[in-house]
Amino acid sequence: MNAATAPERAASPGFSRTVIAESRLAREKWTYTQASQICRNLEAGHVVFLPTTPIEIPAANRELLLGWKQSSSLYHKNIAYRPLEDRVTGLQKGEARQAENLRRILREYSQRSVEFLKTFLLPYAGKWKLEFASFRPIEERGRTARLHARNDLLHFDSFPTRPTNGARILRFFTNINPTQNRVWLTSQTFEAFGPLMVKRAGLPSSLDHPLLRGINSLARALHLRSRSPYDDLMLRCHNVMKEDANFQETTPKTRREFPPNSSWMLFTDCVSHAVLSGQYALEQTLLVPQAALLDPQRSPLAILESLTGRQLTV
Ligand SMILES: O=C(O)CCC(=O)C(=O)O
Ligand SMILES: [Fe+2]
Repeated sequence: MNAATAPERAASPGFSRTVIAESRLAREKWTYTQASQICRNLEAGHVVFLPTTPIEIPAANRELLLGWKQSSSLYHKNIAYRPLEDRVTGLQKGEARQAENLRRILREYSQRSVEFLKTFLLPYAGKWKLEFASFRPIEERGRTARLHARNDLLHFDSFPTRPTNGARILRFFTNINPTQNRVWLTSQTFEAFGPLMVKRAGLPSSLDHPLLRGINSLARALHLRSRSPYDDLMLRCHNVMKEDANFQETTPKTRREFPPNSSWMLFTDCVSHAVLSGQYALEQTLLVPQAALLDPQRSPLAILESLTGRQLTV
């Protein structure tokens, strides 16, 4: 991994920059200090870019993925792989024939990504929770979805059905398209934008509702999982941002192009991002708990807790 890491260019405070990391696989040379530097850059809201992916994708696998026929369904979702269950979801009728091959390919991508990240992001290794991986075979340009599910609008990630209770969403992408870049926009980081957003959108009334607080503490006492106020707030930010056409239009943006055979990673809960175009990508998500962070005070949870003066996890 011979990590000559260098900022591509300076960015104004509050905006993400690209940190380029050379990933020539000399793992034994990769030190804890270098890994920590990458983790701190990620936590600060920067995008870590690997011009050549460290994940080997055998030619036969690539061929199968690139031959994936785009579904005609307007609301077709990405195909997900659940590593803990070794199961693929989101397949359409007619795609089931290839399900077994796809499961094998996504399992390999998931395992190789985790193997790589265990060294590359050494301070987090073993502390994260493995989330889903995904295959993104649909052309993003002109893709249709309901407003809150649109990924061509700037947003911070917050999964409506998979609350993290304060853990961070780390995503590792690889562009497997042989010719076409994957094109993103990014805008302000959560550190800069979160406080403004919360002020503007107001706090969800659920934060203050005594009944809900009562239910949450009862659920806690019974060791039941309940959705945390943190997740409510993050989802609210996500939605309000996508609903605000004026913001989408006028906020300063950086265009990012991820070429074929490159990988990149970021905390998508603190980098506002949108995908404009590109087809065929693989992705692995990891949830990094607060306790593993090197600068936890920069996390969306810490920012929101200091803003609201409340504990927001359950
Ligand atoms: O597919 C991509 O390139 C990113 C889309 C996105 O924003 C997401 O999956 O949350
Ligand atoms: Fe996203």
